[in-house]
Amino acid sequence: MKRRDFFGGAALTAVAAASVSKVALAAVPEAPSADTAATAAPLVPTSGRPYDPVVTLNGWTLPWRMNSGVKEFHLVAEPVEREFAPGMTARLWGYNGQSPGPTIEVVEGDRVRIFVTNRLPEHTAVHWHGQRLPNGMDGVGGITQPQIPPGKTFVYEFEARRPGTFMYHPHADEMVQMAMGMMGMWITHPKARHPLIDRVDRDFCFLLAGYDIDPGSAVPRVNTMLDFNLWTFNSRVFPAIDSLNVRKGDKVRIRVGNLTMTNHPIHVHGHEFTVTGTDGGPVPKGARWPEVTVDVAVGQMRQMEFVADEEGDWALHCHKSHHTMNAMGHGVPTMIGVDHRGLVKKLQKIVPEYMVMGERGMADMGEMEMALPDNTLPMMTGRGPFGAAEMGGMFTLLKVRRDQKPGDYRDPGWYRHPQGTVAREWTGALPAPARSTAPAAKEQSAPLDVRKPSGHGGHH
Ligand SMILES: [Cu+2]
Repeated sequence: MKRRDFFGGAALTAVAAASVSKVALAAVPEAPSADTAATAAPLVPTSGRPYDPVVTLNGWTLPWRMNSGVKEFHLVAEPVEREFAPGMTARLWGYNGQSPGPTIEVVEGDRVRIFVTNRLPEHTAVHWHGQRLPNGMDGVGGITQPQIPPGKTFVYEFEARRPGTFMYHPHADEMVQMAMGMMGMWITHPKARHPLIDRVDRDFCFLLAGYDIDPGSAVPRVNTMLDFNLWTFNSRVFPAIDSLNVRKGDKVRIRVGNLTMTNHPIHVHGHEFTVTGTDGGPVPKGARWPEVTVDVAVGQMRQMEFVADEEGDWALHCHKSHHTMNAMGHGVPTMIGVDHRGLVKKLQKIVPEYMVMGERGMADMGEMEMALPDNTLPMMTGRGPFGAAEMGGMFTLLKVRRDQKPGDYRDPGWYRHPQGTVAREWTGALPAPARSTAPAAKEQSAPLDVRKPSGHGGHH
């Protein structure tokens, strides 16, 4: 597929110009394709109703064309290669060159026509999660429409009736197709000022996706139900998930959807937020409360909003600790406190590069340079200005800077902490440890009078 530079807006203008000819109007719109996992700049609308575009973390928005007042998109379901992080590329199924597929952005009241071409080896169908639409446009293969056979193009058409945060995914061979990465975000912007939808300075979105990819391989095991080993924001893992870069004082919205097989408590450091919307629509103001973690259950979308008024590099991550590490973190025996010393010399005679792991906890593994199979990421990785970050998976940073320019989404680098504001080693005197002199609880209480049930023939 041809690489098209649609990020600058120039290609988009060309699409609009091409649509003037009658031949082009009759034809299916072209399907732009992305060949990187880079975060694209927001796609400022050049046709249709105006709106404030979102930024898809390590993703992009699908350009469209207007055709007699209808917004036309073209999705191509196809095998893709997705770089999870430098050093590890997965062979997935996705849309338009990437997994997740591109974000679709429309405006409340838009008439939307979506062409879906199937280049997979099996049939598919696309469900528009959360939309109000005619039943026959709901995309449940076999129930509301025939499956889209390989090589065929189907067309969906409906009005985007409610503003909010939605997603799309197959409703055909779902277990396989979602495990292979088929999913995308859908944002419907309000058509005018909305009492429950505030304008924000930065609006980010991403999907939670889980994969089970054996170390050394590239294709997910599609039958896994629980034991996934790669937890991703938009099919990227730390340290390769882009940071969310904002200007101090910005009002920020983060929209998250979950298409994994478990829930993810998404936690933001340094700020409290409110959940302003779900895939059910905007949350009434009286029903909002402050949080620093929101659980995003399977099949749910959550919109968090806050004012980024604290400068720094703030962690933003799933709070399940197994979800902030990469493959190989599971099923390893706990070796804390086990003295390997005698054993290591013997083992090194047979395996000269044998190393002790986990004797003092597993933090050593964040520092170690272990030989790994090809196409495999370290379990705990990434470096910050103070050393190893010992993370992986669903972890990134919210970078708040006073001097970040409006509209500039570039990574400002590491935060420069003001003098005296970083936790540091205490080098003064330490008091001798004081032991409690209170009697132990056991000595205080009366001995327990244990009565065993009688009459059942047990030996007492
Ligand atoms: Cu999680």
